[in-house]
This record gives sequence, structure tokens and C-alpha cells, in this order.
Amino acid sequence: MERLNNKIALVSGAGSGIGLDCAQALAREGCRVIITGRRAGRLEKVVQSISDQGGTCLPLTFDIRNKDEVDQAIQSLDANWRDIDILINNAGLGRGLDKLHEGRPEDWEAMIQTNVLGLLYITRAVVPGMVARGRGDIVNIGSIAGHEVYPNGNVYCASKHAVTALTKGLRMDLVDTPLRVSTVDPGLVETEFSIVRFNGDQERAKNVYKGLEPLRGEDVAEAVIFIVTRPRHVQIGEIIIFPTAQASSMVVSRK
Ligand code: NDP
Ligand code: 8X3
Repeated sequence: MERLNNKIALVSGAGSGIGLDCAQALAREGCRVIITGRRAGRLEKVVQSISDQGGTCLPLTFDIRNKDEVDQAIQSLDANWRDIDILINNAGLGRGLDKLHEGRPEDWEAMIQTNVLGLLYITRAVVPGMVARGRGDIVNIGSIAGHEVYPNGNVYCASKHAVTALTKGLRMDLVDTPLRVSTVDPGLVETEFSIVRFNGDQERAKNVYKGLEPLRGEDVAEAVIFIVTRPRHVQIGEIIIFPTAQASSMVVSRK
């Protein structure tokens, strides 16, 4: 088993949800963790909770949709933090749940710019250093929406299908290096995802998880830890993870 002590991990979108749980889990395993997001206050709280547990955490506040901000943030890392070993591409969002021909172009832009371009920008900024050092793990947080399409999920599903393709493409491009590329693709996880998707409508967001026990961020974080602790000759391609009461995007048992 690969030990994570003193490795440097970067988790995008770590101020809430799955990213927050990944950051805490990696810190518990001994990583020094760089956390990113737009909400500085959220990141500060995560830094505090990790340092209260004896871990080390550095916040970087930037918008992943802006390539210049991404590049500046990564370049701003001092020598102590620069050699990132583990990149968790988690930042992402759904916006709206509408028929495509009735959807809002600004929602499409937010999803594609964040889930696809943002992931690309940060990968482009971090992976060359990993290649030069001859070590590194990249774990993308995709979705079951990267394997299936559901009604009104059109652009979100397209963005997560793109993540599936980018995971496979990057794995091919790095096959002659010691780097590993993986994806964790969850079904329903109760986080702020649906609150964001429904523009702050808490009631509508709650209904998404009503009548079943959804996944928690920590369930996804466990899969991430499994991936990055495999022996170096083992590369996990993808982990699809559902709540027990979910069998596919559309097949969900609610009591
Ligand atoms: P959350 O909304 O709790 O977390 C998303 C995180 O992404 C936030 O911390 C947010 O931080 C960050 N983020 C969003 N936009 C940007 C941006 N432009 N720049 C920087 N950071 C950004 O939801 P989840 O934890 O559920 O989502 C995490 C990932 O998991 C996403 O990629 C999502 O698609 C995926 N996923 C979620 C599932 C679910 O059911 N919840 C299931 C399958 C996959 P901030 O707002 O501070 O910038
Ligand atoms: C989020 C899960 O099924 O709401 O990726 O699209 S789903």
C-alpha cells in the first residue's frame, strides 16, 4: 500500500461537499493539502478544522473558470508547496434542470466553463510538474451523469461525459509515465450540489434525496483514498459509486 505521509495534494472545490471530505481524508492520511474554491471564508473554515486535527492545509482562492487566475494561483505556490503529488479535480456544478430547447445559455456556460474548461486549466497547470518529477496521481470526480443521460440533464450530462473522455484521454497520454489517472463517478450524494443546481431553492434540493439514504461526501472520499493508496503498479481506472437505493440515474427506490 502506498503511504501518503507528507505528500502534497490539491483538491479543487474543497470548501464544501465532496471536496471538503476529500481534503479532510487526505489530511488524515498525512498529506499536506492545498484547497481551492471561490469562497475564501469556506476555505478558512476547512483550514481551521484540518489544523485542529494536526494537519497542514493551504487555501488558494480563485475561480477555476478563469485560466489566468488558475495559472497565477499555481505559480504563486512557494517551493514548499509546489511539488503536487495528488490532484483531485472535484470543483464542479449543475445549473438548472430544463429541457435543452428551454434552457438558459448562461447555465450552460457555467457548467461547461467549470466542469470541463476549469478541470482542463488546472490539469494543464499541475500535470507538467508531475511529469517532470516522474510521479503523480490525478483523480477526477466525474458522475454517473458521465455514463448516462437523464431527462433535462442534457448539458450537465454532456459536461460529465466530457470528464469521462478527458480521464481516458489523459490516461492514454500519460501511459509512458509513472503517473496514474482515475475517476470516481458517484450517483446521488447529498451536498450543496442541488442547492446550487436549483439556485438556492432548499426545498426543491431536499426533495432530490427524499425517501432514500444518499451517499455522503465521505463515502466518495473513501474511494479516492483507496485509489491513491494502491501500490504504484496498480492504476484504478474508474469507480462508480451509488447509494444502495439507486441502480442508475433514473432507477431510485424511495420509501
Ligand atoms: P458542492 O456544491 O458542495 O461543491 C462544489 C464545489 O465546487 C464548491 O466547493 C465550489 O466552491 C466549487 N466550485 C464551483 N464552481 C467553482 C468555480 N468556478 N471555481 C472554483 N471552485 C468552484 O457539490 P459537490 O460536492 O456535490 O460537487 C463536487 C463534484 O462532485 C462536482 O464536480 C459534481 O459535479 C460532482 N458530483 C456530485 C454529485 C452529487 O450528487 N452531489 C454526484 C456526482 C458527481 P465555491 O462555490 O466556493 O467556488
Ligand atoms: C450529480 C448526480 O444524478 O444528479 O452528478 O446528475 S446527478
